Amino acid sequence: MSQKISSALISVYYKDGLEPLVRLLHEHGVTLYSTGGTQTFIEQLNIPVTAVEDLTGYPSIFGGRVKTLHPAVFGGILYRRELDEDVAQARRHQIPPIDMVVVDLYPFEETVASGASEEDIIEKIDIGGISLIRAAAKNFKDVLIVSSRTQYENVVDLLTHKNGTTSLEDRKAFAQQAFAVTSHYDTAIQSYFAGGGTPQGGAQELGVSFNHLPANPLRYGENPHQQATFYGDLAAMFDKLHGKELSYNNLVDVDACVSLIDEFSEGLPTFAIIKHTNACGVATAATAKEAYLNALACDPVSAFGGVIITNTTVDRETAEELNKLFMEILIAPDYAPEALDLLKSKKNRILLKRNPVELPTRMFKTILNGVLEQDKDNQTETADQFTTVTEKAPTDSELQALAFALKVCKHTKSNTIVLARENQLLSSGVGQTSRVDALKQAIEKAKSFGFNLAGSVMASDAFFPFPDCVEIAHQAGITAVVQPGGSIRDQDSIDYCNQNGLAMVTTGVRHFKH
Ligand code: 93A
Repeated sequence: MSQKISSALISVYYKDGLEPLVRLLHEHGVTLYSTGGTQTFIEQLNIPVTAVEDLTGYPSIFGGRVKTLHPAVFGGILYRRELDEDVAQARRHQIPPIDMVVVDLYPFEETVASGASEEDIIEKIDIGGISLIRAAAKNFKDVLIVSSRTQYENVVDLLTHKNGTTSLEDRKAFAQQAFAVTSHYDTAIQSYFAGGGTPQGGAQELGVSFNHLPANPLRYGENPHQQATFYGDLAAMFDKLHGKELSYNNLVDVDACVSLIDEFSEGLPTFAIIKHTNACGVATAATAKEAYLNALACDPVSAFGGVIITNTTVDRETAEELNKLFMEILIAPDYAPEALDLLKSKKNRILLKRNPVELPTRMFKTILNGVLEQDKDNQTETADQFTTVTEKAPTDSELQALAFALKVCKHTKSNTIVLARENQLLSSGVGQTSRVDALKQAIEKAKSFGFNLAGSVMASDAFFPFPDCVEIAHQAGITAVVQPGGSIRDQDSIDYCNQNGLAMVTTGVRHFKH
């Protein structure tokens, strides 16, 4: 049910970013209650605010340890508006309703990371704030909970868009985030008491803080004995339309899917199927159904339990085909209503609708006693940027296949060789210690799924130091090759191609992925 907010309790540690929300609430005639420092901040904006002490009739005591912990506050949040008895009790005890709670907790993890004394750290265990969050989230039927300063902008957008009201669905979504915040907060405290710093101790030892990002505690990490958290705004990136919580490995695969499909953001419908971050099927076609079936044909064995992404709306015909496969996750920019109904029929399948969100351009990896940081590999060479180095130039169809193969190659673990034809991945050799092994694996795999490689093309993530790869490729029927070039022995491979009628193009850009 859509509900207007009449009153809000605001108690936040960091005040930055709060002003637009306070102003908006004031414009909508919302009565504001607040605690000491937050009250001073709001008063400085010339906006009327009632001290929480005036609500409780009690001062803040014990150095602020007890300031909001009072029945007038918690009653106003927790009483059930639809129960006559609760409403009557609230009236009897003169408890006004609190329809919205905004909290930014004491920065516990930050205090631990700063190397503060135990006394200071203990003082930063928020008791009142976390209780306010839990109470408001529990009563999401009537109350909107904003549980972190990272949510101010979202809530301003929501209230502006909906003229100061929220739906039950909105409030429940914020409640879910609230419990993610409280569970993360308590896990950090538990971890400190266990002597382990905080769960992000490693990052904080390195001076990295994720406090500005919403924390999503995960059930476990890559394996069940590993503790894990995802820092980021998943709700902004995806609408989860169906299925269970995303796991650590799911998130890693979803990331791989998104990076790959963004190579195909323009043009015809494309489907990609990912297993353990590598593509085991990619195809582009005139219709979504055809693209999916061609992607699946690449390796229907690996596709079982895979993560699938498309750049197009999933229609009913495609959903009927997808429904036959056991998959972990499907990601699409949209779904036709009948397609969604059908796909929801399997309980554990996760269905995500991807929203257009700008992604970071840098990436990090912890290694040794530090962190590696680099640009993402956001560069892809198109056919018009290829340099033909052989006597024979690729045909238009080969050129298209080479450009397609290179896109997939970029997103496959090194060393890799990708075999493709126009608009369809045929196979790949993945993560091998030698390029020759990668090629042999790719050839064998393609044949095992019934592909004839005559006239197909090959892409290599790095250059060929020896002519062995082009020799093996030629014997398998491959007719065109794309590779970065730059080996001192480039000419050996080029000579072999010239003698045997293969076309080769170079890009000048290596695409290792480790
Ligand atoms: O010490 S507390 O756990 N006791 C409380 O009753 C209480 N109520 C809110 N800390 C409490 N808070 C926290 O105070 C909030 O979570 C927020 O971080 C902070 C805001 O205080 P102020 O408005 O005085 O700056």
